[in-house]
Amino acid sequence: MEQTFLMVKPDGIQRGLVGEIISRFERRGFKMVAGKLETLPEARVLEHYAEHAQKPFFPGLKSYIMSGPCFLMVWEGKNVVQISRDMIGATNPMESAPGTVRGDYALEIGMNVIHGSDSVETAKREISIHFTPAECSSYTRIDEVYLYE
Ligand code: DAT
Ligand code: MG
Repeated sequence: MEQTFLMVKPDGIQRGLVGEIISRFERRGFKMVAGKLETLPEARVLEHYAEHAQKPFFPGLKSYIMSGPCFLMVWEGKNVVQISRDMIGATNPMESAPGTVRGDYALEIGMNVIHGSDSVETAKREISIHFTPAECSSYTRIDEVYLYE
């Protein structure tokens, strides 16, 4: 089954949004298979955001993402990568649709509450940066019989 990497960023932790965000993905039918609260070490920030390392906003992004703990998760389910991106909303919260996480809880691109992998390949890469296989659980959710036909 497809997996994605989601991370509530430090603003989401400080604003008490972790439970609300987890609920959205749980209720949609996705399954959390790993989760941990952690302040990211610099090496992992550089690896995670390698594609942005040369961009002008990167120093600000790095200090923001390391400013406090994040909540890191692996989620599993049918088409979870794309559906999570849709549930998260556009990168700039000014353009995020109402009903999305960013469209409901954020105002600025530099504090947009949550990260989600942008493709299946990216998800694999990001999961392996932040989690060991032993940290990911394999289990059946009891309601899967009413989620998948
Ligand atoms: P996303 O998080 O939607 O995948 P991204 O991968 O393009 O967006 O960028 C990663 C993060 O970097 C994004 O969540 C917020 C920040 N960011 C992106 N573009 C930015 C910009 N022009 N100015 C400031 N921060 C930016
Ligand atoms: Mg991205």
